[in-house]
Amino acid sequence: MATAPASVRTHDPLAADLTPAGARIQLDEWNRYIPPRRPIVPHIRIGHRWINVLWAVPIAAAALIILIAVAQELRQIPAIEDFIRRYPGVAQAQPAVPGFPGWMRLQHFLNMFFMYFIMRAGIQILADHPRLYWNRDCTPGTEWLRFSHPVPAYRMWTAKDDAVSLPGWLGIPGLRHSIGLARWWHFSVNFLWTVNGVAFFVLLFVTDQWMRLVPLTWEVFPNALSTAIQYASLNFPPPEPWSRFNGLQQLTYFFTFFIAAPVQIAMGLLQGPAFSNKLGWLGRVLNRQVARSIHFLGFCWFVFFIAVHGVFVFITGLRQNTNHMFAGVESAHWVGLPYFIVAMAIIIVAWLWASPFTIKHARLVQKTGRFVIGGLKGLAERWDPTSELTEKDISPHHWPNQHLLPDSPEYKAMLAGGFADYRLRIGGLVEHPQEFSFADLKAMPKQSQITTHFCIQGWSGVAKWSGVPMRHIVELVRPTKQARYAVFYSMAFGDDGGRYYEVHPMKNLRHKLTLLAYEMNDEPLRVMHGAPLRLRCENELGFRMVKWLAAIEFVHDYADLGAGQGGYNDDHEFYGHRMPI
Ligand code: HEM
Ligand SMILES: Nc1nc2c(c(=O)[nH]1)N[C@H]1C(S)=C(S)[C@@H](COP(=O)(O)O)O[C@H]1N2
Ligand SMILES: [Mo]
Repeated sequence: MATAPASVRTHDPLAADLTPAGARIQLDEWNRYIPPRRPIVPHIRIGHRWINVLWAVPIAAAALIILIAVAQELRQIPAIEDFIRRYPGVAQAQPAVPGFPGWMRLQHFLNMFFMYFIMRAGIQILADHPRLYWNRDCTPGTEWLRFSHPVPAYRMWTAKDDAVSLPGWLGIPGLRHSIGLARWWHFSVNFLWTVNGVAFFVLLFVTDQWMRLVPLTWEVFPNALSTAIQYASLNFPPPEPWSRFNGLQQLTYFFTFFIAAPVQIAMGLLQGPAFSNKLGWLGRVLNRQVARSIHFLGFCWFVFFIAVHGVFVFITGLRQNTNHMFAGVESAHWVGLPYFIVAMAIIIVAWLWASPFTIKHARLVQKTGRFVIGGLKGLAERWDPTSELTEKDISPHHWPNQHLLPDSPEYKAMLAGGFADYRLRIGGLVEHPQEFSFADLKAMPKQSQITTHFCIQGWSGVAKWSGVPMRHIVELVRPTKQARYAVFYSMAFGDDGGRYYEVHPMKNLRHKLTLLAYEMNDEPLRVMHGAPLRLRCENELGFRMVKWLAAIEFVHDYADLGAGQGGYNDDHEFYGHRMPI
């Protein structure tokens, strides 16, 4: 092995095993360590039965045909025709707002543009743990929806084994376990989408445009029913000049903008440990899996909305609709269509470009994401998680992840000896470098906590963790004023070669729930969960909690360690470094 550069030689000797990582994804290497694995058509669980969701297609087709037949019969009834005459679709008491101003047309385009990337990145995130649950413990078999086969019972099945790949035109970037990059896309575009949404909200209310979107009369309900009957009977209401929406349209738009979008933002944020842990009972009721499932149902609503909305643009008067929304004019000519075509062309080009670009410039995507949203996301680290759970919340199952044990003769010998030879080395920028034996650690003050583990991939689990509070160790070794971070080195190597490590800011170390755990659920920590010692840091995602701890080094900076991103997954899988969400 080549000698480490001078800067690294001043680090703990284990730093010599940290490996650099490329700026792009090397497909052959990526596919070797996590070969492609296809998802299946989603299956939904009803009781003990698993049903293929494709059944929804014939059922929906049959329902649609019946609906049309019923609606057409209804329209033969004089009372119904009276009702439709009285409530033609547009509520008469609703004020008319003529014209779509330029800002609105631009924002409509941006919203559409952002939405596609958000949704594709979202599906990619989901593909990393293709199961949805209503319960926090994610026990295999208890999911209500899965995009993969049942978890095999005959072998150890890790969360990484469970990830599936997607075609590159669907997910961003499509590769199996590319969640790190998908999250940068999801979060950065979410940010732009939210800024666009807030600006839209403000502009809506400083102009009179809000009166078109907000129902201002109860008449909207009978009018919505009337519109629904008219559409269903395939005898559409006459086109409106778009100064007022019909009831169904207005309720749908209102729901999408004022309810679905905010709920989506809230359920997104609630999936991270920072918000979930902070919000007490709310975070427990809307726990990670509930938030994740609602977030997914929100996603389904947006897919449905976009599909139906898109179809209606075409079938209710393409010329008029594109004139209004893309050219902002009332005209008998095809003025808006060219704009519409250009807008769609931009979207298609960006769509096709996104995945190859992400693979080729993975580090750039990571850095851009960090630039756009990293600081804002990191802010949530300031939220002290305080939420602890009770014995009855402890999960019956806790997904294992990645390697199940460090693959070294030294580790196996140590394990065979009951860790009598184990030493935790603590050094770097400290006044008192120390080595602690397992017995030393166990003689220190012991703290227990029942907390939720949030893996980046999407699963969670509750366990009782016991061990030495990190702040106690900090007091013993006394970091110097220069120390800003601590590097946690593992005894294990990562999938891509090179030693597993994570860098934490001092604040995390002083947190009252940061623990060097040697027990899980009142039993000695099992090998696959990090025996003899693993980190617990409850305001971060799971990958930040190094298992099989070998050494802790206090440093001023981490740019010269590994690929300089602050951790193994940050280096090799383009994850973010501060991960409270
Ligand atoms: C500001 C708004 C949003 C925020 C803050 C947000 C946040 C999140 C977060 C934190 C995750 C989980 C990531 C992980 O654990 O690795 C996620 C996943 C996801 N998001 Fe969003 N999201 C937002 C908007 C949207 C929108 C508008 C859609 C679609 C219309 C969407 C679709 C998805 C999907 C499909 C997933 C994967 C779901 C899963 O794994 O359960 N998100 N989002
Ligand atoms: N050394 C080492 N530590 C690690 C990992 C790893 O692969 N190697 N995986 C991380 C990830 S991604 C998660 S989710 C948790 C999983 O902890 P568990 O196996 O106890 O569930 O450990 C983290 N610590
Ligand atoms: Mo993880």
